[in-house]
Amino acid sequence: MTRCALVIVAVGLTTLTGSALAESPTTLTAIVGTNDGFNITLNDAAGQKVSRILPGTYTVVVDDRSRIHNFHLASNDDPTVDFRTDLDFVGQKSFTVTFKNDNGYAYACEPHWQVMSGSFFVTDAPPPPPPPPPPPVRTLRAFVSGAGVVRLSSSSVRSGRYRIVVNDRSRADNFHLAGRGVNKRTGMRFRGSTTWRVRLVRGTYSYRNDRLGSKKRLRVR
Ligand SMILES: [Cu+2]
Repeated sequence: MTRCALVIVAVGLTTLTGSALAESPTTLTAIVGTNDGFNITLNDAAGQKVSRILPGTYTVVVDDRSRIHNFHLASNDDPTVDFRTDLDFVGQKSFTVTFKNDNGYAYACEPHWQVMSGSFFVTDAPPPPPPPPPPPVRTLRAFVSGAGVVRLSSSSVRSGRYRIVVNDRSRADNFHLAGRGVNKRTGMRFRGSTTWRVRLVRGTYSYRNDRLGSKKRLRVR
């Protein structure tokens, strides 16, 4: 009987500790009026500006550093949250509040709300995924020697977007790249450097000096 009671007490303690931990409010820190300046911040425990947080109970620790500024936090969506420090109060004050899902909240210094304010949104929705990175633009280099020999920096590449930097050293020859969606050439008389932007798709492209005619292959995989 005694042993049985002990076990029940132990289980009860464990449950209490567990739930107390789970419900301990997250702390947010507000700072207003450092050096009597027109500044106001509300940051999370990691020091990041609060812009989107999970619903739940939070303790907002307000560090009001100025007699000419105050901190007021309220919501048009949720009338249950509305707290402030007095204008002439200087020091720290903590407020424990529950932010509700899908509600917006705003904070401001009341006399100077036009220049000292901020807001955040409370939601349990997962954050939107970051936009996919743009596909990379790779570079290929093309050369035409003074004698008209053409070269390309690669003979086999992946499909995708390319910047082709052509360095044509000959006044009598050109560089000509042809294949699906691409038919580009430098002028025979042209000498110098030029850049083409092309999209290469799977298949075989050819390049040549049109005066000499012999083709070389660029494989796109
Ligand atoms: Cu102010």
